[in-house]
Amino acid sequence: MTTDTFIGLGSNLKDPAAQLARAVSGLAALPDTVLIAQSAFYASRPVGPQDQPDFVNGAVWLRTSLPAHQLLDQLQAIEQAHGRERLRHWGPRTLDLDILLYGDQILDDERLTIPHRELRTRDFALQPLLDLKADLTLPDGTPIAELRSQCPDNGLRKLPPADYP
Ligand code: A4P
Ligand code: MG
Repeated sequence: MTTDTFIGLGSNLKDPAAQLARAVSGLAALPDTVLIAQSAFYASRPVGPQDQPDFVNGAVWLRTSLPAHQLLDQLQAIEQAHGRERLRHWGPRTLDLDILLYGDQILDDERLTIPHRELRTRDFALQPLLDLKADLTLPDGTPIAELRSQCPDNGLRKLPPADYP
């Protein structure tokens, strides 16, 4: 059985767009997983501490037979391979990979909250999801497009393709 899952990517250190492009290659190479599509990349102001560089964000659509927790293990391995350090909550990072949606599953345990707990309020996560699938919904049926139209503005700017490899 496969599940369609949507992964949010973010970086604000060490050439963020290149970090994201490399992460997409890593995600496409995951076992038992197929990359269906990747969104454009967007620049945005940091949410949380303001004394850090702007972020670059994007999302990918994967079809996987990995269970959610095994997928998280794989994402964390990719983060580590990018030299990820956890210095500060919501602080700067070379690569952050979040499971935004995993099929229509709702999960909340010590390792995983799905849908991602901040998804509803983050334009830099919602807009890439809309790029991938305009009629995407939360498990409760709420359209992602509706959340996008209501969420705060983080100065989202679509990067031209030349800005990422
Ligand atoms: N975890 C729980 N649910 C999930 C999930 N759905 N996907 C747990 C992935 N991980 C999930 O994450 C801490 C723990 O969350 C993991 O060990 C996992 O078990 P972390 O990335 O190590 O720690 P963190 O940075 O303290 O928190 P978190 O939640 O990743 O931060 P966020 O919410 O991702 O926020 N501004 C802009 N413009 N763009 C950004 O991308 N990102 C952040 C980080 C802040 N401001 C930003 C951006
Ligand atoms: Mg994270």
